[in-house]
Amino acid sequence: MKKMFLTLAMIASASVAAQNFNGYIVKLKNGAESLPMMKSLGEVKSVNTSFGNFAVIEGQNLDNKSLGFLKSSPNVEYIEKNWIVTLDTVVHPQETEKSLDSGFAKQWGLKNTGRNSGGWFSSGKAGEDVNAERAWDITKGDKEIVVAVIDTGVDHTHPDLKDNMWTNEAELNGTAGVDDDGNGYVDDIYGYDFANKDGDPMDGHSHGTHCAGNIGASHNGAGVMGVMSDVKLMGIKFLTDSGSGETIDAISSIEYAIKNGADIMSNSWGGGEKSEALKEAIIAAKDAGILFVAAAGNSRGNNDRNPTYPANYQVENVITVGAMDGKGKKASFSNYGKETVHVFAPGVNIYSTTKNGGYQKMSGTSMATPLVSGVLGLLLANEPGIDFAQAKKRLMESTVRNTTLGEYSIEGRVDAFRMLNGERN
Ligand SMILES: [Ca+2]
Ligand SMILES: [Ca+2]
Ligand SMILES: [Ca+2]
Repeated sequence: MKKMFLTLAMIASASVAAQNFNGYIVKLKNGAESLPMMKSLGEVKSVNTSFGNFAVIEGQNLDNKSLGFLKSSPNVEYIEKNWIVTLDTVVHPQETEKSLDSGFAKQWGLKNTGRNSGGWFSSGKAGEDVNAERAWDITKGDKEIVVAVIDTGVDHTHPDLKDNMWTNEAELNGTAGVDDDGNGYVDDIYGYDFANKDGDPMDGHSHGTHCAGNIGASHNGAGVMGVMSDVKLMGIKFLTDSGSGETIDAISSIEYAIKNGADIMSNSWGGGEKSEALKEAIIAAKDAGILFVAAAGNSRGNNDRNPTYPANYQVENVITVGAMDGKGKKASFSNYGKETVHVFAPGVNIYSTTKNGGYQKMSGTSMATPLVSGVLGLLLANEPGIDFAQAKKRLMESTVRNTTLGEYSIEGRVDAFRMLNGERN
């Protein structure tokens, strides 16, 4: 079992290292929306955002002459590769379960009994969790809080998620094929699908649905429980059903979440090289007061030395999350960084919702990330009006610095109860 798991983890990290790209992102300036010269270089699509106009030239390679020609245009600010990014997860080789009884007993990330968090030949350690149950005595969330799950989409018909979905009422009660609320997106009832450019962010993969359940599966006596019982989950799909996507579509996803009122963005993906355009999108989210929670990555690496993106963008609203196991130790696959990984949270054998109404265990910094998004959501619910910088500070200063995680992150293990109580480490 362990051997199989490690093999899968290495495959996951190898796919990140492949670093391919699909064409180029051109940041335009002087109000330009396109350049006539681009048409001769490939298919061009325009992406106009609140933080600038971009053109994407599709295709794999431009020669230096063409790149130089573009760069020399007075209307071009910069050109960069449109990196392909992937999931930060390891899917366990098991069948999807249909769970009718309470799966909470399996959710060691929320409540670690020491018996529900071990491996086949070892036990876990009681209390090494995000301390959700005690936090729920203070708050279980609020429907005013919007958490955008930027991922492979969300199964918004899932019985454990449907009551906590963000819904665009004008589109829900509107006309198919018409942008009823005039937000620029047609039929975006539960979010948007930037992978397929349509209004239905249905998840054909399961990863985004798993993340969504960690944040906000209903406390309804069936299935699993999210960190938040009450929340609005905005489904934003830019990763395809095979689990990869383009940087330009991540940028559009962030733009959508800003425009439509997200409080927190949960990002369980990464890869490619540094993108100025993606960083600008994250800065625009910061300027809108939105927290950007990002997975540290699963390639066992030190992010201080080998930056991974978007985790390593040095923008004040970014919170980078590593994964810990049921003993409270760094998960073998998790990236780390004494200077660049802010906190750790449970990320091994995490039980949550999957597509088609199912439930499954998955591992990765992908799973630790939405748990932290949910914990932050509790704080925003309990202290309306708290700004992103204060929220980040409260999350970080209340962590538990157990012996090993302190070596691997700026802080330690996230603790929702301590955070809500205003405790400091
Ligand atoms: Ca719309
Ligand atoms: Ca419509
Ligand atoms: Ca439930």
